[in-house]
Amino acid sequence: ISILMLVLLSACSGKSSETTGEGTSSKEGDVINAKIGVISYITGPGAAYGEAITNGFKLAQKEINDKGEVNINLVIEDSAGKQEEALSAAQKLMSDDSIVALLGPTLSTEMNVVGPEAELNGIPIMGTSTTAEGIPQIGEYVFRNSLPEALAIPTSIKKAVEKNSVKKVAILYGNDDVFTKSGFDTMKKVAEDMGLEIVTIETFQKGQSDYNAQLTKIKGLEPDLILCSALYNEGAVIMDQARKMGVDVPFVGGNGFNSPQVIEIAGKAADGLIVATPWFGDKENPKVQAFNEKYEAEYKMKPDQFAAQAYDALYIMAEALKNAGEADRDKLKEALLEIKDLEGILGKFSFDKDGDVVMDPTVLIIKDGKFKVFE
Ligand code: 1QQ
Repeated sequence: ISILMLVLLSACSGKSSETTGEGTSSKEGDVINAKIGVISYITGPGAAYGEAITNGFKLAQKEINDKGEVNINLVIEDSAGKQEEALSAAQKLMSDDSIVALLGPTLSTEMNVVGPEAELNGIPIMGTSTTAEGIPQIGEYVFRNSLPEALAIPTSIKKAVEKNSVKKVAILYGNDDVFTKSGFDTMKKVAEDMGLEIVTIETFQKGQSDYNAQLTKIKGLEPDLILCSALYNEGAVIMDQARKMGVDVPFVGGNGFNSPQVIEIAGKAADGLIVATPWFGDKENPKVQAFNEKYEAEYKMKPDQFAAQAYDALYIMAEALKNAGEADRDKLKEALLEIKDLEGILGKFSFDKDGDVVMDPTVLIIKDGKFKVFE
């Protein structure tokens, strides 16, 4: 009976988590052992974000652990891109006292509920892909190393306008997601500040598959440029349907479009998409090239921005752990704030006083099915 009970209990205990690396949070000899919880979007329609992110973490983990100063053990939980699942994953991880910090969750929508809980529990949390306004301001323990939309979008819109003599823009955004709404706020403000005429503002919801009504209206108003705040799934379908209707003006997209999935899903229809990102994989920087090679060898695909940000994030954690001298939540939080000019594959990294990031993005455009520098 007892064996049967055990089998039943383990079958009922919900989603399993993945653990990689050895040891718990402690210091043995000169090595700092640290257990870090990861909350990632690894199943569902946006799973390619979480897949790239967890790959980036695992690659950095291997390199860091090989160096022998810090030994990181990652406990990875899936949130499926949902607030409730992200929150319960976070609660499970936080209740383990041997976990010193959290990485993730993937979406700002998720961070909006997980961040305050981490703050309450006094555990450092760092988003590697959360770009909405106000994330690090949730509290002292909340950080991110991802370039905020408020910095990326003005750069991409300015470049698009300069290159295409734009006067009229249409805006299309998801109104049920923290990140897509925040991106919209920035797009609207930038367009107004630049004196562009906003011909219409259209909305959609997650999982929507038919954008005929919105696109027909936009087409009739003949904008020179479409500003679109979406995650890759909805974004790619919107571009595909727009091109099929004969809407061939360029699009400016936010961070959600910085995934090769856009090209995978939309094919040729993705041409003309303009984005800003701190990551450009074809850079002739030896650190970037070494990362590309190692990533491709390990995962049989090219890394994207999300993999790169995750990779750098784990190095930031490792550096802060070294400086903290032990795997302690409060000491780690202080040490994170002290990170200065840490050289990563995205350039030199420092947090500002809020635990937010300041970086210069590169503007890219998709041409012939490839992201290229937009010059
Ligand atoms: C956010 C984002 C998404 C595109 C992450 C995958 O930037 O939710 O903030």
